[in-house]
Amino acid sequence: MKIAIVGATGLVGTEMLAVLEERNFKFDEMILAASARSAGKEIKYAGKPIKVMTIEDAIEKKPDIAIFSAGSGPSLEYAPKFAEVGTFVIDNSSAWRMDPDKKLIVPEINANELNSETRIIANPNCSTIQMVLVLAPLHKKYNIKRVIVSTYQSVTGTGKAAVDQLMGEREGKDVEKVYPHRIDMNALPHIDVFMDNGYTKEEMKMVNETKKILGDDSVKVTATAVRLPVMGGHSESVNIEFTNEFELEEVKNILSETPGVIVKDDPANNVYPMPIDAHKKDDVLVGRLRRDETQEKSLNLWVVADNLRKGAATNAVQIAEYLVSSGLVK
Ligand code: A2P
Ligand code: 11C
Repeated sequence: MKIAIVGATGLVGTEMLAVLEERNFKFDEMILAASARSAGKEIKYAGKPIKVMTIEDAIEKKPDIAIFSAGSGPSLEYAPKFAEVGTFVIDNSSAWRMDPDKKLIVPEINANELNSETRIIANPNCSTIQMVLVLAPLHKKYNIKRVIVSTYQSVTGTGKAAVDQLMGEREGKDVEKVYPHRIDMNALPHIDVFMDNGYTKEEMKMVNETKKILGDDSVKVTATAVRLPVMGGHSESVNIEFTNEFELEEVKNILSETPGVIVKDDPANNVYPMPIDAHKKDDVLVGRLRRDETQEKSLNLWVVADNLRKGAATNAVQIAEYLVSSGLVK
């Protein structure tokens, strides 16, 4: 079994290596690839140095699985080339997610859509994954009509350069800006590019990817995505309107039993999910569960997850684990 990580030097790539090691993922050879700038660099995995190579060299090695997190450009160009040599590609970029021929997978929800024909598998956007993991069991039970979500997103979602901008501004350094404005001591209602409809691409990812993962176009989603000077993970305020009536206790029980979700909801003792608690954890934390008192059959909740973990690396590694455990990769 050969596994390749494409974008191994990046924030998500680094987290992928940590998650593979923590979960003791079994392989015979690990192939690390990044841009030509990084070729020859050494990265340690389980204490042993591995040389980074170019993507072209990685394709020649014909890995069984390649997990990509190098941006949409390299994914569009190289994922089909890996697929041609028989590799299962798990792609963390937005390049293939809405392609009707590609599967968009959150393993706890829809891993069973994968089959031996699948070659390029899309990993959803981080802010979608943490929300949909909570929505899926509630949709099954009560049928969701509409979701209104506002996000509070960590700078790690943008990559290393954004972390450098935040820390540099905090230390009073003259830093290169990846955001159009200062991020420290600020809030930017602007993630990814603006679209013709006035929403950002990040907001539209949450709308479209949620429907695709739930396999239900009737679920209405509207989103406002905001970047904050936060590092541990993304937070989301989610308002959900159901078709069917619900009991709050039953909602808590359903979420407590949902794999990958942890309910942290004890406001009397100041217990609720926060990015500082989600950092480096694989679970999605949910709390502040309460009825929306202005409307029937409606619920408010707060959901937090490490965007580099369940929002990216962990979800991708779980897909790789499924490929192996289901026998699709031998
Ligand atoms: P490199 O470090 O060589 O630039 P981040 O999102 O944290 O900035 O990381 C992006 C990752 O994607 C890095 O590993 C980066 O490699 C890699 N990358 C960026 N552009 C390319 C490209 N054109 N080909 C291959 N890898 C790329
Ligand atoms: C952010 N959600 O926090 C983005 C990062 O489509 O995979 C991930 C972008 C994507 O900026």
